[in-house]
Amino acid sequence: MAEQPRNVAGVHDYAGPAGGWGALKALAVAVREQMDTVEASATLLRTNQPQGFDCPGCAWPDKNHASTFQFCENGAKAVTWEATKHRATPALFAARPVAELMKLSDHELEDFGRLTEPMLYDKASDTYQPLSWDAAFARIGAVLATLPPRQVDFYTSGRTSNEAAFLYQLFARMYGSNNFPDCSNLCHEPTSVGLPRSIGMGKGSVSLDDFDKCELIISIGHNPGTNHPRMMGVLHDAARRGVPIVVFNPMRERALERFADPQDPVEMATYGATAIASNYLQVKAGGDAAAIKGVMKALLEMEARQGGVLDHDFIAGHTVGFAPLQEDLTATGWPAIESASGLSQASLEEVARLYAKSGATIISYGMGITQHRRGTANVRLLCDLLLLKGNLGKPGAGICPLRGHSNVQGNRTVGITEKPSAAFLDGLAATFGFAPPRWAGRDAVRSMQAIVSGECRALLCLGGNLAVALPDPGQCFPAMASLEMAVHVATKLNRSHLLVAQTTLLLPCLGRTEADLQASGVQAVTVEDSMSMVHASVGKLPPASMHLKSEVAIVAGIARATLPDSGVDWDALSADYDRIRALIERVIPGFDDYNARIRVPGGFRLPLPATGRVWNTPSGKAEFYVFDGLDEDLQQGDAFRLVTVRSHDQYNTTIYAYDDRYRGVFGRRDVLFMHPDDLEALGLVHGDKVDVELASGGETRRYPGLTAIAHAIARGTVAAYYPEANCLIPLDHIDAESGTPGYKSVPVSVRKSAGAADA
Ligand SMILES: Nc1nc2c(c(=O)[nH]1)N[C@H]1C(S)=C(S)[C@@H](COP(=O)(O)OP(=O)(O)OC[C@H]3O[C@@H](n4cnc5c(=O)[nH]c(N)nc54)[C@H](O)[C@@H]3O)O[C@H]1N2
Ligand SMILES: Nc1nc2c(c(=O)[nH]1)N[C@H]1C(S)=C(S)[C@@H](COP(=O)(O)OP(=O)(O)OC[C@H]3O[C@@H](n4cnc5c(=O)[nH]c(N)nc54)[C@H](O)[C@@H]3O)O[C@H]1N2
Ligand SMILES: [Mo]
Repeated sequence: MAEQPRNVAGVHDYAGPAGGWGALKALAVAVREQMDTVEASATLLRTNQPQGFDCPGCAWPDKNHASTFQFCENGAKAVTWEATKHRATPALFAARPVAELMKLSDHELEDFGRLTEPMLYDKASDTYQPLSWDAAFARIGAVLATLPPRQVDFYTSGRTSNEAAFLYQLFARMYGSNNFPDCSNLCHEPTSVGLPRSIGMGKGSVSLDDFDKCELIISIGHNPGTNHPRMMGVLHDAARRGVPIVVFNPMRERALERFADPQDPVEMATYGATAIASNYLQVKAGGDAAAIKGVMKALLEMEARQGGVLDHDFIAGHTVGFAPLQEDLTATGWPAIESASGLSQASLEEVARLYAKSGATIISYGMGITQHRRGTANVRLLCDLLLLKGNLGKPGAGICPLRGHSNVQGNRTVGITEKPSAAFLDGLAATFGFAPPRWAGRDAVRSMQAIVSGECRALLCLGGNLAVALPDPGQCFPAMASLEMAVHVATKLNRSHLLVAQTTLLLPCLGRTEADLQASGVQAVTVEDSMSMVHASVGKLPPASMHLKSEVAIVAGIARATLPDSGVDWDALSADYDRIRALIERVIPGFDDYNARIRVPGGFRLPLPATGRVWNTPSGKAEFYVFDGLDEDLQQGDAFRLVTVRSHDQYNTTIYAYDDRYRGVFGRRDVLFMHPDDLEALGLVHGDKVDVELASGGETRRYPGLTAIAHAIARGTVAAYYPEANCLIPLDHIDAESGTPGYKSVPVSVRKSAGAADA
């Protein structure tokens, strides 16, 4: 391009590595804006320590041999955001009708601070007004008593503790519902569905120790510098050991290129950094299936040429379905692979060579794999690649799905699922003496569809921001108003709370950082991380308000008011969480000596059969899978594929601030990342205003007025921020196998908008 790109407000290259001093500076800003400095330093030092609380930031595990501190920039943002000094009091609500609040940004809503008292929406004044806890519980119980349980849905967002989640599902099932939409449905459901079919368990197989022993890491479709920053320490160490790290990502994410470890004194003192990716493959969005098939094809070709590449003993002894996979790969041509993946045959062959050489390989992945219309099939393809060389159930090898919310995996383990196993329901029946519902419940998208159709009449939310997290606000937002009741257990105000139903309650709860004092003393809760380690979390800060209750106490209060004759002593359970854990131990395998084992620092690991090469699949073997065709997404046609991603300054729908430092975007979120050649092909210049459109079912969805910026992104792929871009995605744009929305592959067209350029 001959022309110098024009200056665009708030958009410029970030020259530094990820991490380093930039991270420490950002941490200082987060502390200054939200907390008292003295309190903040003491609190941050307790993050992820054996006697401290589990960081609400992400589900990456803690090192046993704890370094002096175990938090990261974005963990610190999550902590300071929760432990903020700002308060959303009844006075604030009295002065602001809901209609006014609706006009504020997501950032402004949460920045009001912590909710302090239970509130009930009053239609006449269009405001939330305080009420007592007993009145709130009675009200909820009264409404639930009038509704058929099949018409009530119970959402969970994955920050909830094992204890609160177990009690919540017990209550909901005793009430008679199996409708458990949860954030997993929007996130790693393809993992929960795909992994059991391939390897007989729905969880990752690796531990932190495996990262110390691996010889190759393949990182696909995740951005750990922002979303799992503590993983960067592990990648940094591996890179320094000379372990090749292969990245598949349409965007060049800075942390996967270069990272300076804030915990490394030499790097910090010398402004040094470590190169992370040995091979950075900018795959097209949705081109991963083609890319992985290409790597496998190259592997088979190497095997045919020289032999000694595949693990034939493992394939013969531990798997089924190799022959059809081999046939499919032989029949798939390289030109098709190259065009579907956007990658060259040579670059994929190079990955195959690294993989062939490695004695132990880990594949880690995130939303770039799962949030597609064939997300489950993608996950299975990753297993195929591992199985070819027996990379399961051996040290230094395995599959590593990076979970989202800090306890999303634990929630699932203790029964938050719309499709419970018969064994689990039998356990509940035997322990509690009732007949749990056996029908298939609704997941997150189906719940919203049921709200739209009127089949769902009440929604209870244990955390989260469901209406904003789901695709299609145009459908979701108005539908929420048709509910007879909406109940939100939350720490902070968000937009879902403003989509008021006939009866709407806002119930403020304690966060992880706060001391949870019950009748028997200060309580610990437990959580399960991405590597199936279960451990205790104890908050120490004084609660944000004297009126707050723990999530456990709130669930118990609702249950007591709704089911007076359940035979469960809800109050006794919320008085002492050891009693809840004793019940979990009775119902769910793997929790033996639960109360004793969480008192050991670091906790314990749940059983993972595949790590011992026990395959709980129908065949009793690990199962190869044939991914039909090459195109990851079924829906095609339009010129571009839009991926919706998180900025560095957000936690899901929580927008901490407006910078995305590593991608060079500052003070704004209204941008569309594009390849320079794609800009040029459309006759656009960096900084032009564009409209993004999706045509579906006879209507056109439009996200107007974005500023198109030149970025290091794969050709044919464009990126915008979540949740704003959800306006483009139809509610039924899902992976049919898992129900998870295809947030990372939205077929769109881009055109210049009528407005002026953004220079
Ligand atoms: N600070 C912070 N931490 C978080 C969160 C947060 O919002 N903020 N959210 C938490 C939650 S709930 C989750 S689920 C995780 C999410 O963590 P990630 O899985 O890292 O999620 P995303 O930001 O959605 O980014 C996905 C990455 O996938 C890439 N990508 C997009 N499409 C494709 C594709 O088709 N193929 C490939 N190979 N890559 C693709 C994008 O370029 C981006 O780098 O993080 C958790 N941790
Ligand atoms: N376009 C697009 N959409 C997406 C995604 C994407 O990548 N692209 N990602 C999807 C993914 S992976 C996920 S997980 C979902 C996230 O969906 P959710 O989990 O529903 O959303 P969050 O934004 O994490 O929820 C934030 C709210 O949680 C409440 N909260 C915070 N801490 C606590 C607590 O300790 N207890 C309670 N009770 N409440 C608390 C606060 O009120 C806060 O406003 O979004 C999905 N939506
Ligand atoms: Mo997530």
